[in-house]
Amino acid sequence: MRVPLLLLAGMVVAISSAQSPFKLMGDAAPMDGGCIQLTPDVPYSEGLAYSTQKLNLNTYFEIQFDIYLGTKEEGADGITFVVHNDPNQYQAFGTWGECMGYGRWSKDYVAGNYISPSVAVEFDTYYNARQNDPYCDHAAYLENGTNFHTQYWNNNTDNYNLEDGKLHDFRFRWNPEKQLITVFLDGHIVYSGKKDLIHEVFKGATQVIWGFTASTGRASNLQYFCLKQIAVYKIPSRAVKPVKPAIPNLTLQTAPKMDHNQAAISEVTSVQTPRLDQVPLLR
Ligand SMILES: [Ca+2]
Ligand SMILES: [Ca+2]
Repeated sequence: MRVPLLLLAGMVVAISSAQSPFKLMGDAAPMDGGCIQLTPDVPYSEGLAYSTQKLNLNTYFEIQFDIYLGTKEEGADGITFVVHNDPNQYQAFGTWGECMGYGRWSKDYVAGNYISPSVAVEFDTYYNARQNDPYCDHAAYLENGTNFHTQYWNNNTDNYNLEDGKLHDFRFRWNPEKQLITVFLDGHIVYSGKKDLIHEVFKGATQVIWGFTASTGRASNLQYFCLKQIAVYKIPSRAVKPVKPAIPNLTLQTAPKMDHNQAAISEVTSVQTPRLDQVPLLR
């Protein structure tokens, strides 16, 4: 769905992805049409894309993308949208498979790779008991590199499916005055919650990195996103015209293939995490 933004806002201060291309890691790669692949439809893939333009949590912003989660209902694993201030900054990444390149195998297992401090929204297409997933595809709010969640959204549909070969309209809205996060998928509010992000999550930091992560495991799907609009406002006071969608002609090179461990997942402590940090960042 291509619904124009209608924001309560004042002055647009930063827009245009042309000013903020993405840094890609792992299997992330530019696609035709200005979209960015996160994972190809192959097992044990992981890809991340971070905007080079940080967000200021003191401003109201709304980010709108299309996300694509594949065509195979039995595929995996999903995409997360992440906002973070991990010490590794643009080289931060999480674990593969069910962790979607964002989190870690279990909330108590802190030895693996995960992105923290952070908040994220997952669009999860594969059931994993360890993460407390429902059997159907779902969206869920996550924090600090933990995929485990106790609440989720599935449109009250037990067979809710996101792997339908269609683009899904995703929006992430931050209202600093109300300290309110609102996340939309295809026009539905899939999460809404109050949080003092600056102090409760980011320890006083106001400039944060944002982007997408995704991975596959034994099962896979092509997964990608397409930027539609980014709007950042200083003064939330009145309605303004929506910003123009903008996507650059990315000239990024294809990211090198990651050296994934092809072994099946066994015990948490025996998992070899792919070394994304050994993959050079593309600029
Ligand atoms: Ca599904
Ligand atoms: Ca899952």
